[in-house]
This record gives sequence, structure tokens and C-alpha cells, in this order.
Amino acid sequence: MQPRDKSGNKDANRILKWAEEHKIETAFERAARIKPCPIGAKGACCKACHVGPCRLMGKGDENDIVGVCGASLPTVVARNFVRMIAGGTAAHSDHARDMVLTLLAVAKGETKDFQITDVKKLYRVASILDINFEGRPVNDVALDVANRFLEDFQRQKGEINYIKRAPKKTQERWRKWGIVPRNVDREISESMHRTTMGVDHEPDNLLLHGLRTALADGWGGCMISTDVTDILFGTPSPIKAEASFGIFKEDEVNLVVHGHEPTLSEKIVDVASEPEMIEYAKSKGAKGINLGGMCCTANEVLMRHGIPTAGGFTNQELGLLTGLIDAITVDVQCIMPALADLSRKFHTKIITTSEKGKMKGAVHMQYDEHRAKEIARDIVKLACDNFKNRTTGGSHITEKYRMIGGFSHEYIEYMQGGRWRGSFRPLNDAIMAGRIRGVVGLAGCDNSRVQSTGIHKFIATELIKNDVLIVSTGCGSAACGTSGYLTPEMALENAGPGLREVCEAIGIPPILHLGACVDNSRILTIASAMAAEGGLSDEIGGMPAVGIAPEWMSEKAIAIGCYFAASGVPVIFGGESPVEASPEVTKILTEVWMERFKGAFHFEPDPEKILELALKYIDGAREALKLKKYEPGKFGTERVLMDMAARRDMERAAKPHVGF
Ligand code: MSK
Repeated sequence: MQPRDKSGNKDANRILKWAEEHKIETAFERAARIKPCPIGAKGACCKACHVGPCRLMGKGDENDIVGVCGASLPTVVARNFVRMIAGGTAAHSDHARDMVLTLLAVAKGETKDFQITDVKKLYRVASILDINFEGRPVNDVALDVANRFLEDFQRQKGEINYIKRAPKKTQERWRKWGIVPRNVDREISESMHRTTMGVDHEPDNLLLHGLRTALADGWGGCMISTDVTDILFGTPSPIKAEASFGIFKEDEVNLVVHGHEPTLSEKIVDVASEPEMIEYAKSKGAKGINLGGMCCTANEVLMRHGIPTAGGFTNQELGLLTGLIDAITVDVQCIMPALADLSRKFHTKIITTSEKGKMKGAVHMQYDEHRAKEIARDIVKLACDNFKNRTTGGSHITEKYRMIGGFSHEYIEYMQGGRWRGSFRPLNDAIMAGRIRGVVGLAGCDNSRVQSTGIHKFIATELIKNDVLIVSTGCGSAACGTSGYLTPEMALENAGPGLREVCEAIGIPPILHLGACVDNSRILTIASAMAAEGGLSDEIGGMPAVGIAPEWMSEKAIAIGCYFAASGVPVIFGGESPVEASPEVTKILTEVWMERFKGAFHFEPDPEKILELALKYIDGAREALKLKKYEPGKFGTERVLMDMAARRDMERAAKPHVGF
């Protein structure tokens, strides 16, 4: 890839070149044309009231730089940052609420289109929530679980349910600093209140509530959403899929599911293979129906059904530019409104499905969980009807890449010892021995302001070369998948000697695709399990682990970064800092949070420096834990990792399992 390329992906660059030749504008040109506001970008613009907006600029002590009301630069910067956290938390958590309401409808027998698919997971969640499940009808247990989760959106005092899943020491830190969330909505609402004109003016106090809101996202909204989705649609396990623009077929109806909510897309997956639907497609001249995904809905259906992905956020317009998509259904979050305009240049139908997210120029087909299959069939038919309108226009790409997705935390536990002895012991041992240097969560969006997906690829390649195991989610996973990075062969060819050995023994890629952006909660669960296993840190803080979102763009990413920092994970985001205008706020996010929570939030635009800082944190944590110094190719002793055959033998020998 050349540095001047707009994307780190060669297929994306081919499509972009085609668009340029045909004078079609995309987010890549708009990003070059529309420069960010230099005041807003650094967090120094206050729009909290209509005396302003005030631009807080000037030289000298930052506390002397004030708006008309006297709000200082650090106050304004902190307020803007907290509002980003609140926006991101609201997005994840509103999604979570809808998932819980679907579970409630299933439990009450109000919808026949959804069932409890993973009863074992339901029982596991019930057990965490202290809900008795032994000998009870499944739907009764589901009803109690759904109602217990709804408390996390209603309780006025106390603590959200899942706080207790964190290591005790991590919980103690949160209690000491008063940041345990009460309920998700209350923390979001209080964030908006505190940051409105004339309320909280103390940056540290504001940011502490920001962390409380972010924890409501991570250990509330995101974790609830992940668990309910697993209960309803199944807990993912490794599955083969394909990625990139070559997934679209010239002779079949191409229907894309895009957005974040898996409910309707699950039903589209169900009905698209029905014989009547396939016959319908054939009656319109197509050979069949080909489903594909975009963004995080793609991750959801890929993890559970192996539906191929066309990629992440910046690929959405490019997918349309292939001219091969007959319809795209969108629900909520990360959907570019530019799609509607772009679709007019092709035959593609854009179908909005949520009352929360409509778009001028799109067809609206309102999703209703009570008749989900019927709506899904209508959508598939609309895509089929549109097949005949397809022209030969568009930039057709044939390349696609194999990939493996579906690494839930349950599967990661299983792969380290089988069904009867699954644990995180082998991973901890491999880290202690220096075979694995550390773990990085590589997550977040891709971004047309930088070389989109290119920074993800650079960091992924360098980390695995340095024996760092990567867990990835969201568009970070898509960036890796569309580059062919999510295969076990990737480890053989590119990983350092220790990581390669581990990947070969288990048969896994060095980058584990954990799911959508809400599934960052799986990383919290893994980190908690590693702390409980012993041998490393006894809390999440202090682990040789780092979070990186090198191309982030969404407020959701900020909420995620903050819940990781508050949980004890140093986080490094790419791009310019949205708190750059205030050294005081920058210090709170880095040094103060590190001291209090063992996590920090850095912004670093230089990919080389992101890498350097991540490895510095990992090696620093190893040293503090008195682990063997990391030296490539030189390992200490550790328990032998079991390969697949050994695991199968052990399971055959074991007695039937009772419970879970
Ligand atoms: S879709 S929030 S661009 S990861 Fe989850 Fe991707 Fe970022 Fe949206």
C-alpha cells in the first residue's frame, strides 16, 4: 500500500479510483475537502448556551481562558468529553434495552418469531444474577432475567447488576472514587445535566461522572446486550466466513444488512434460505439470494452464521459503488446518510427499519418484533424485485478473503482445556512464561480522515510480530478480515515465535474476532477471568494488556475507551486529541486516572508511537508483576497447551456433564 493511498485495502482503493473516474464523491473526498474546525476538534468550543458559542482560545494559564459566563477552558473541554461519553453510552445502551425488551416478549410468549436459542447461556446469566433456574420452565427464567436487566435502566439507588462480575479489587477502586453506576439511564441523564450551562464546573468531578457513565456502558449496556444476544441467537464459536467486496455475486440477489441491531437481520438470515424465497428470486431472473453484512450487524451475523462481510464503516459507500447491491437494510448507528444520495446513482434500494433512524430518499419498512419474519420476507422480496433493475455499472471486485470469526469469551475458555476443564490458566501461563508478551484489544472504527484500515493493519502486523495476542471487535475486526488477517496461517507467516507456537497448538489465528462493538464487553469478561485465574494481576488493572482504537471516530468509541480506562486498562486512541486544548484535562485522563484506576486514556496520532507506547505499557506491567522479561524466542516453563485431538480425547473420556 502506498502512503498516499486513501485506504489500507487494495480493493477499496480500486473502487475509490473508479469513483474518482466517474466523478462520484465519497466520504474520502469529503474528509479531504472539509477540514475539522480547529477549535472544536481540541474540545475548546462551548455550545452549552446561546450567549455563545464561545471559542476558548488564548495564551497563558488555561484557567484564565474563559467564556462569557466564566467557564474555564478545562471545564469546557471536560464537559465536551463527558457529553461524548454520554452519547456513546446512550447508543449502546438503548440497543441493549431493545434486546432486553425482545427477551421479555419471548419470555411472555408475545412473539413466535424468536426463541431462546442458548439455554445454557441463559442459565449461566441467571446464575450470575442470583436467579434460580433449576427445574423451572425456560421462559420463566428468561422472564426473571429480562426483568432483572430492566432494573439496570430503572434503579434509583444502589449498583447495576453486573458490577459484581468485575474482580473485587477493581470494584473497590470504583467504590472508593464513587463511580459505581446506579442505572444506565440515570448516569446518562446526569451527564447531560452536569454538562448543561451552569452546573458542574470542576473538571475532575465532571470526568469522574463521565467514568461512572462509561462503566454503565461497559458493565451495563454493552454486557447486557452481548449476553441477551447470545441467549436469543446463540453464543458464537469459531466459524468460517469470507470478507471484502468480492462477496457480492453477479448472478444472485445481493442483500446487505447494515447497522448494529441483530434482531431483524437474524430473521433475514432465516427467511433468505426458505425455498419460497429462493423461488421468488429465481422468478425475478436471479440464481439465488446472497446475504452480506456491513459494520457491526455484519459482525453479529458473521459470528453466528458465517454470513460474509463487505467490511466496516468506510466500506459502506464503496460496497454500493460495486453496483451489485440490490438492497441494503439499515437500523441504527454508523449509517452514513450519504448512502441515500449515492443509491440514486445506482439501482440500490436503501431500507430504513427503525423509527429511530430514518433517511430522506430511503424506503421505510418499520421493524416490529411481533411480526419480524413477515417484515424480513417483505425486505427479501423487495431486494429480489430490484434485481431486474441492476445495470452493468459499478466497480466490480472479485477478490475476497477467508477468515475465522466467532471467538466468544466462552469459546476462548473452552479452547484452553475443553468443555470439562476450560479455563484461562494456559493463557496466563503463556504470558507468565513470556511466550505471549501481552494482550491488546484492537478495536474501534475505521476512518476516512486517515489511511482507512491501514493503521489497523500496521498495528496488528507489528503487535503479532512482537508476540502480542490480539482480540478484536467492531470495524477493527472488519479491517483485519478484509485484509486476510483473520486466519491461522497469518500466525505462521507473521507472528513472533512464542505467539506462533501458541496459535499452532490451539489452531487459532493470532487475532481473535470477538464480535461487534458492543462485544467489547467480552474483553472485560476475559480480563476478569484472567485476574480470577491467578498468576498475573488480581484485578484488571496491572495486567500486561492495552486497548487500542487507532482510527476511532464515534462517540461510542470514547465511551468504550473510558470504561476500559476505569476498569484498569491503558487505552491509546489514534488521531488528534479531543481534549488537546486543556493540559489539565489531558493530565487527568492520563496520569490521574492511572494513579486511581491503573488505566489511562491517551490520544496519539502517530501509529509508530501508538505501538511504542502499547509495548511500553505491556513491558512495564510485566516488570511490575515480576514476570519473566520478554525476550523473543526465549520462554520460561509453562503448562503444555492441549491441541484439539488431546481435548477431544479428554472429552470422550469424561462423564456426561451436569449443569455448566
Ligand atoms: S460500527 S462505532 S464504526 S467500530 Fe460498530 Fe464500526 Fe465504530 Fe461504528
